[in-house]
Amino acid sequence: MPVSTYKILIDGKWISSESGETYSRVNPANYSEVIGKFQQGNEKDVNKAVDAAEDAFEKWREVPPPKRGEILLKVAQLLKENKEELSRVMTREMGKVLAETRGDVQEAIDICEYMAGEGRRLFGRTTTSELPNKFSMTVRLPLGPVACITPWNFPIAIPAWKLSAALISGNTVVFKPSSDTPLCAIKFVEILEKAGLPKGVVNLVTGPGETVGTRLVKHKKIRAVSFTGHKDTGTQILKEAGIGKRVGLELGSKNPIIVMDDADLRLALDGVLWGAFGTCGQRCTAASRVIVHKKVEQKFERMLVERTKKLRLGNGLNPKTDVGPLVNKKAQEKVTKYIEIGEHEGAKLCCGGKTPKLKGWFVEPTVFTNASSDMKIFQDEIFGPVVSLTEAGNLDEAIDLANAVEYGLSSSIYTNNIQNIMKAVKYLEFGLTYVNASTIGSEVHLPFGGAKASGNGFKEAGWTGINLFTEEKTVYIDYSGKLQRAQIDIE
Ligand code: UN1
Repeated sequence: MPVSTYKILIDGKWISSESGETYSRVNPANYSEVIGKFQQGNEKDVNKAVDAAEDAFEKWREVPPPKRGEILLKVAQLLKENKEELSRVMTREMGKVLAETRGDVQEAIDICEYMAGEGRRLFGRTTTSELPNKFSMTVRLPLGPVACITPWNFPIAIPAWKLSAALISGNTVVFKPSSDTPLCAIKFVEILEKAGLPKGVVNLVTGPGETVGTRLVKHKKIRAVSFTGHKDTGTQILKEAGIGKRVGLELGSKNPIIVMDDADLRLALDGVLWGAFGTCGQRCTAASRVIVHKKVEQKFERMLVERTKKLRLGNGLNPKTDVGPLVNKKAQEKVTKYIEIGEHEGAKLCCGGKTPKLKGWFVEPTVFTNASSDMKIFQDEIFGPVVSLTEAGNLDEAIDLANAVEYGLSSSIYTNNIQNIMKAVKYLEFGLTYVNASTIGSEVHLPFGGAKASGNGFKEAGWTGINLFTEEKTVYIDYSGKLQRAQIDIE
């Protein structure tokens, strides 16, 4: 099959990069299959894209929010019509199994519908004044051109979270997707165009983070950056963005599932398998630590190893596949290295750990036991199909272990005891806590985001999703007709 060359979108035109260069992306389940050639964007492309976004902002900010919402509803409609095709493109491009890529597109549909409704809310507040004949309120205003820098593990859902919130609020966007999933980004942007988004409101620049991402983050006209990805990149973005620019970060994590002695172990087992090996462990919300009550540890370990060994690795387009490949060679090397580290640190490798001789970047689902909190496999985000078990004597110890990492995105507890549940809700230092459910599975109408090193306080989705992208301006209207001084003329 001939390989297509794709372009970038600036001011409503699909064009080549100023660099004159392209790069190829291959299918991670079969690296002899080339997905396409993509533009190797550079600083000049970013400058043009930001200028286009700045120009388009003048008109877009004047469009009434419910009208902006109508376009998002149309986007949702088009995503529905193209769901199957988009899911297949996604599986070929980044590897996760078809059931999950369908879920990814569904999440994009859901958030577009939700944010369309936000067009009729965008709530500010009214309140009282300490002075007579004075009215006080807040109103939400857009910021201007914003940057959305997105990862490859949810290559349509996460761009949809960010772009729908930015757009409904009246901002214009420069979108820089992960270099591993440019085609999903292009397909999504084509849908935005088809839905009637005016030119320049969303501009897409593919290319490396070091050039495209850095230029965007440093650009003076960019008013906010929304980034999902690695903690080190997030830290660098915070430094580079400097003052005068909002930065919203969704970073990594090391998410625990606590399994108590009274838990329904079969339910917990399903949750651990789904949390640890769904998306081949490549989620910020993946379960990579299981903290098990000592009374049930041995039994649970046996159950987990038995089921893990049965998981089938393969191409995600094959309906028999349970676990797809890792996203690229670097990821495969990183995961393999962590498996070696785990063995070296003295954890017990119970199953998996090998890289099968296939033409894709696979690693077998891997289970370690006897992981202690000082080990790297307990502390570091591996982003692969590796889970480790740690024993705890009681709930307090389990919660301390769960919290003994720098991250804090998602957590889970399996128990039927209400005291255990409420304690976990109160003391687990994570942005999300699931009870009798795995660490993954957030819904778009609730806030999503992490505590500690998993983020910097801005939450995506839900009613919080617009906070990064709106200025909540405080307005005082004095209709007394005289000078009234707050804190002074209060008698
Ligand atoms: C991510 O892993 O980057 O709850 C996002 C979930 C998904 C979102 C995950 N809805 O796992």
